[in-house]
Amino acid sequence: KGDSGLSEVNLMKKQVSDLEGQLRALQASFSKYQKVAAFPGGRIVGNKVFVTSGYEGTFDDLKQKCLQAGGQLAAPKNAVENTAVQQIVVQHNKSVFLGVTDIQTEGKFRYLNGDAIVYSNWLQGEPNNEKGRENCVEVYVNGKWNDRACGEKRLILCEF
Ligand code: 291
Ligand code: CA
Repeated sequence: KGDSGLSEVNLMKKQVSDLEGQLRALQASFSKYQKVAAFPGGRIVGNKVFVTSGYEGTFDDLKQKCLQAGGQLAAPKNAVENTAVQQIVVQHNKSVFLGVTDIQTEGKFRYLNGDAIVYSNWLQGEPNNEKGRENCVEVYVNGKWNDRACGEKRLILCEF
């Protein structure tokens, strides 16, 4: 029949409008939980959430804890993300270790997935691999990066 096509269109219109309502509700709920996830000291930058638990430990320890939580050590990939990391360092007045090392090849800094870094914010004179022992990267309160011994203890900062 000519009619059955029309009612099928009307049924789909209703389904689309129902989905639009459900999507709006989901967006509102997601927006709320993003804020929950970032409270009290986290930072949301685009799709990334930076969050610390306040825990301090060595690089291996911090890396494992972020992975265990379903995230990874923070690795800012642009100036906006680095500023978000810096704000958390300032809040706690404690440096963090990034998910960036030159463990694989001295002097070649990489993310933990092995990719070469696309952004850095080294303090002048860094990285200097002081005493040949610095393969990890800490962020100072001024947002600048310094390579540092991975066995030092720093504030945990994960990204999700
Ligand atoms: C100096 C600079 C840095 C270096 C740091 C560590 C300190 O900054 O040479 O490039 O990473 O020393 O070597 O390590 C210890 N154990 O003191 C000093 C600023 C705090
Ligand atoms: Ca250094």
